[in-house]
Amino acid sequence: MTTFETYLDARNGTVLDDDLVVVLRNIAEATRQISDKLRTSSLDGLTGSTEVTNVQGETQKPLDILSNDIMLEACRRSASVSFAVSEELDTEVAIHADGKYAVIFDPLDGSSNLDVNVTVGTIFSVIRATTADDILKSGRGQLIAGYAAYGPQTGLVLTIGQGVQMFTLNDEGVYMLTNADAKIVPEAKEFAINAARRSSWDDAVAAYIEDAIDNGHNMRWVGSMVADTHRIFNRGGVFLYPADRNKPASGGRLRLLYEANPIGLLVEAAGGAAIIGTTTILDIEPTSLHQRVPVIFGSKTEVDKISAAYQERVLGA
Ligand code: P6P
Repeated sequence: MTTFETYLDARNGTVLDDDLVVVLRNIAEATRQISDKLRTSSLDGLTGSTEVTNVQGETQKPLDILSNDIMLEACRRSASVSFAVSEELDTEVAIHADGKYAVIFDPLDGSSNLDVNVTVGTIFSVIRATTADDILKSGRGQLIAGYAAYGPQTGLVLTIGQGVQMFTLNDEGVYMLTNADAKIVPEAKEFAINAARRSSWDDAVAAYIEDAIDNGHNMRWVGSMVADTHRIFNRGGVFLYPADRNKPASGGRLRLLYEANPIGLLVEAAGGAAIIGTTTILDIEPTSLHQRVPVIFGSKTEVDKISAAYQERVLGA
């Protein structure tokens, strides 16, 4: 089987350059370290919460801080990284003055699930950036996007612009290529949404969910986007975290730069679709580092139905 290392080496000089190979090697090593820390967190006193509240207004968990530190160290070990942007940090962090790539990441998404042993993940994106002004760019310009899913297995799902590849961590700590060309099936009868928030859905989402239930679709909601995303990559489906119709200014729950954009690039690279109402996620021009957006992505047939529902209601088509 192909290893992550041989996969990178085979693409160095074409899709990747030496610098990006180093960045990816260091990100992969960071996810291995995070995976190790998660596995024994209850034994190492790394559970519970700290007294610290992050820029999101969320109480940080010890593993949030540790995962963030591990990802920052991966950036520092990569000479070509100019800036790091993290869900856990208020502003971008200058890494190397002569760097040319920014690494944007959510070091541990879904960490509210840690103490109940549910799959969580690290989400990352790599863009060209020599100045801080280069960071707020639409997701279409991402060079690389990926996530690590820390579950019964540790998986790494990646796009470098040639489809989507899936790797699985073996007992020796080596990522092995287990899917060289992952595709999201266009048809699926499974949706992921937090149904407790039904009163906040806009009409298009409410109509889609009602129709899906009437047509026998099943529901799965982990409360950890990486876990729900990984299921969609493996058996299709659609994930929805719509904006709160009662608080439109909030923009939604999920963050554009380090959640919606990398997942959106991966989903489109696997033949799926990722939208915000009538527009695609990847075409949104960011206005701030921690901007929140509504998120709808997954099997193209299902996402197209939701897009059509918005077209009817928003544009009166
Ligand atoms: P809710 C985790 O905090 C997260 O950002 C995503 O990983 C997850 O899909 C969502 O929030 C869960 O939100 O409202 O169900 O708690």
